Amino acid sequence: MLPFLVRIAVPLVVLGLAALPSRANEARSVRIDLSAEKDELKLVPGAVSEGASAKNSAWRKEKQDYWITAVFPSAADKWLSGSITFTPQGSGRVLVMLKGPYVRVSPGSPQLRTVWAYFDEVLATGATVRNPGFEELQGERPAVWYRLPPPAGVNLQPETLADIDSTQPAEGRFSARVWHHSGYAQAIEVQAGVPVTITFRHRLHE
Ligand SMILES: [Ca+2]
Repeated sequence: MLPFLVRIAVPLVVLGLAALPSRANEARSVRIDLSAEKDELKLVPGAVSEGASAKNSAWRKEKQDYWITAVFPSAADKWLSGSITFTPQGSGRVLVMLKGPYVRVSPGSPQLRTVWAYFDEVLATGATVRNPGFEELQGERPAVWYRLPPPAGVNLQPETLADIDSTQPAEGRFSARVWHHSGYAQAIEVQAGVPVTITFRHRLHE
């Protein structure tokens, strides 16, 4: 009898304590993905700011060592500071992707809710982030940064695309407005074994 109960109870505990709270937290978070899949550089996650998590991305399967997903607890209409350190195991380029939280429209729905996340002052030590405060424009777009394409099969209206925003920047005139399906990215140059720390300001708006 007891082994049977244990077999039932353990998965429930795992589900209850691990999966559900992390999902709940992720709804109030901003996200940074780091990818060196193109240059096949292994990325080792290091320290993150308080409350954040960073790990190699199991969903990338055999490429997971080249990719880090980091989630940072955020707050609506209040700028917070975040940071992540990682160490590349080779020299080359790492794509820094600024994204919003993964929030379904309703439980079980394949559609995601447009939860805007704002980034500003994206700086690095051990590497260089260009146009870190989104102040330099090319036309109406931030220089250097480019929009990540939405996932296959997702069509976005113009008003739901990542963009610069001038309503409440952390510094200067602009910040970047992104969400899970429309982020901004740029590639940074890294050196083998040299830790890179990215610091940034972030907030949410719903
Ligand atoms: Ca700025």
